[in-house]
Amino acid sequence: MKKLALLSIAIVFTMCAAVNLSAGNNLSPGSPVEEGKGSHANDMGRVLLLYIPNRIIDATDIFTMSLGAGGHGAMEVHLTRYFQLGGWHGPNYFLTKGYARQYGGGYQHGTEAGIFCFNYNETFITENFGTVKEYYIDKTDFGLATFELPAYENSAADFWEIGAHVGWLVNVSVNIHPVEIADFLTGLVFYDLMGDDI
Ligand SMILES: [Ca+2]
Repeated sequence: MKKLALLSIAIVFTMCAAVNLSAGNNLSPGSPVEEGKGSHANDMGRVLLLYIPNRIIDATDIFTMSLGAGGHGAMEVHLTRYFQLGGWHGPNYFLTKGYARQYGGGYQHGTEAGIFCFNYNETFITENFGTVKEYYIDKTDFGLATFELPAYENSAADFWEIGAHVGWLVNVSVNIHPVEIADFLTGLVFYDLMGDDI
């Protein structure tokens, strides 16, 4: 318990320090500290100071979960959208700790069905709140799954996720995200793959 309290204090401290550092980086144009060694040292200090908090947040990004309710039925598993079995249909009000730091909720409706690398996907996400993104997936031909859709390109949804979505009236969706695992691992050696470090 004591260790947890100390860790919490350390995280809060480093976050406060980061806010100060970023305020320091917002100096007016022409400031002598804005360019050159001063700002470089600030950047290095920021990276080092936030190393542990960023790795903790990156680790929590790997797993996501949504809980929903509505006239919605779901029974599907997927190892990326290239290997999917099952589908869902109907309206769903949901709360989520979602992909790419989408925290909040919204209203989902539409239909998705897939068998192996072939799928049909018409998904509307609206009435979103928090950091949840509004999006629409319009793949209404039943054919080869594709990641070349705006919702995937804008990180609103993850084509490469591995997980399941099950339920009727009340439903749950759980996923792990290989790209977030890669971001966590590259973060250990100071490369922010997802560009999401604070
Ligand atoms: Ca990261």
